[in-house]
Amino acid sequence: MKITIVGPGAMGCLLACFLSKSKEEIWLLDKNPERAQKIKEQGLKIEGISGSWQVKVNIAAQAKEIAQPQDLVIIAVKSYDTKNAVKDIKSLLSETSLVLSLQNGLGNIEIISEVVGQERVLGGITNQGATLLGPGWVRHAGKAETVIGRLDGRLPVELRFIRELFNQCGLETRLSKDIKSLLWSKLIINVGINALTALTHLHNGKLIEFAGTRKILEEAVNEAVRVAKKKRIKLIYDDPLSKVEAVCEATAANVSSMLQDVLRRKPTEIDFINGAIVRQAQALNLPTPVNSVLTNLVKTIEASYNLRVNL
Ligand code: KPL
Repeated sequence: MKITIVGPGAMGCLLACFLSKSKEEIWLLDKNPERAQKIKEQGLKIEGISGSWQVKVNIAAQAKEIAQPQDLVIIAVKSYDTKNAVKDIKSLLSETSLVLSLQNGLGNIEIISEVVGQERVLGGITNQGATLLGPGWVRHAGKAETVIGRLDGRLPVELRFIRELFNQCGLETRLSKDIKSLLWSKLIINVGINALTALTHLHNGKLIEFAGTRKILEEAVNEAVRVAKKKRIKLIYDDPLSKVEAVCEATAANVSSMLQDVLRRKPTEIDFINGAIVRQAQALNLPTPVNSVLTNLVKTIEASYNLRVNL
């Protein structure tokens, strides 16, 4: 199987490290040529809860360097880069290639489907905690399952093959027939954790240790759950709030992806997470004051990195 992972961020590098344990041909696509060259020379480095190892990886800065059609392309870029990433990989797709989104937030599957057609798209979630420490250097900070599925709910042989491959490489993975429910269930977790960690600069685990953040987390999650209910989306957890708290504990030492973005003064995925809840709620006439405040605060931070006050 030929697999290309698009995006050398924390998740892209983590996936490339694990999938490189297989005998399949794995490529990493990094649109930044200098960084791609560095990763080519140094390889990928992983440390943390699954041990430390280094691995050489095939890496390209442009799809044309990979040349051959890929069986699977995994999109691991930030949600705001999805559109460009999918346009870039068009030359890597044959009629049978599949494109798997392993990203946070709502809307990625729809963006990918517009470009490659819905029948080729796989959606997925992963609660793995990963922190990028440098180019191609990742800390594995929390182990959790990955779940993937198709939009039409079918579980064909290719999907089962991908599940086996991920599991053999040490990425605990299962399949789901209801990808929408899955994406919303992951969204609820990101709604509770990402913006709050980005605003407070706390590790995930600390959010539930302080009464203030615990309360805001609870309200943000409850608002999102009400939107999901009104849309008749069945969440995979009976008690979503307890699940978010459990993820805070399971990934206690993790720096959430949104906090990593803020610390690097980069754009965040706020519009695809809390912002998506606010937009969906507006269409349903539901109030989401807490998600609205979280969205506006994170957007203000994003827009004002060069105005930060230092004493
Ligand atoms: O998905 C995550 C993220 O940081 O984006 C969680 C699960 C919250 C782990 O940090």
